[in-house]
Amino acid sequence: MACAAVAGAGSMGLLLAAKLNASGIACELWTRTEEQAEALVRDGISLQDETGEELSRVAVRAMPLEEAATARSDGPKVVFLAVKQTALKPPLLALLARAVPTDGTIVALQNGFGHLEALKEALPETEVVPAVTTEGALRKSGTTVSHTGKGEFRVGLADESDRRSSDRVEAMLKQAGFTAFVSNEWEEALLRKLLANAVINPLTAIWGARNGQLLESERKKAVMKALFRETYGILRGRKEIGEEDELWRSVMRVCEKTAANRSSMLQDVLAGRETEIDYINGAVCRMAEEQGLPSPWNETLTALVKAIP
Ligand code: KPL
Repeated sequence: MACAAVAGAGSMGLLLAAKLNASGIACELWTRTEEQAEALVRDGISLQDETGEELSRVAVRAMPLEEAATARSDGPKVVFLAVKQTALKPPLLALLARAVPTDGTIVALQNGFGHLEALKEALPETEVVPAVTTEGALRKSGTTVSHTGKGEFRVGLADESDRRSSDRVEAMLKQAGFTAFVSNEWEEALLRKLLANAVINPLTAIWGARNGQLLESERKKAVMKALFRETYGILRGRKEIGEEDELWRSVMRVCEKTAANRSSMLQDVLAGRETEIDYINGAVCRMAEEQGLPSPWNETLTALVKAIP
């Protein structure tokens, strides 16, 4: 009987399912399509290092989310939610509500802001543990994932007075070989990640540039810096997230370390998919409004990304 599940078989979902199963934690993988589930059951997950060398091939119990949602009284108690914010809409939320037992815990791994509210509304009974990760993963096919960069998981608390579920999630992630810790500062970590995403994602999407190309021209860097400064001011008004100079250096380090990658937003644009702009720069605009601050850069970039054909 699986004690955990991963919902979403993109890069982070495949990485989590491979490493959890390889460490002996029985973990189901819930996919969007029947075809991907069949391929995963047949071939397992090929887990590769950053050079593309196969580290292991891991057998996995995979099924479409629809199947996981068909009345099971004994569903997995910990569900890592590794779908994009754009997927967190009524059809998927309704399936999740059926697939996750009411005494289960959802570990929400989304980028940006808005997902926790959407989950609370759709699954009011279910405990949601927020988590932020800086692990790097690249999905190469429906059954192959490359672990492109070692990061960490910060696991938040569903309830300030009760660490049990968060401790359990931390223990699972550690057993799977990740660096993970329960942290009261998960919101700061989420805001710092939002800052990097709000600067890198829309600009790479509009310019069709890989992450490293943002640093290759002084003009691009000047635009990046202006967007960074506006966003930093808005996020900082919400919470103390660190020194401006240090965070600017860290955004540039992300571009350097992921220089050859296409940001998730650029990948969405190239594939003709809906982007997460509303939950990233759109969320920054909403935070600015709450504080009575202007957000011309974030508003313009949100509109520009939405207007990409
Ligand atoms: O998280 C990312 C994304 O692409 O969404 C960054 C940090 C920009 C790395 O590509």
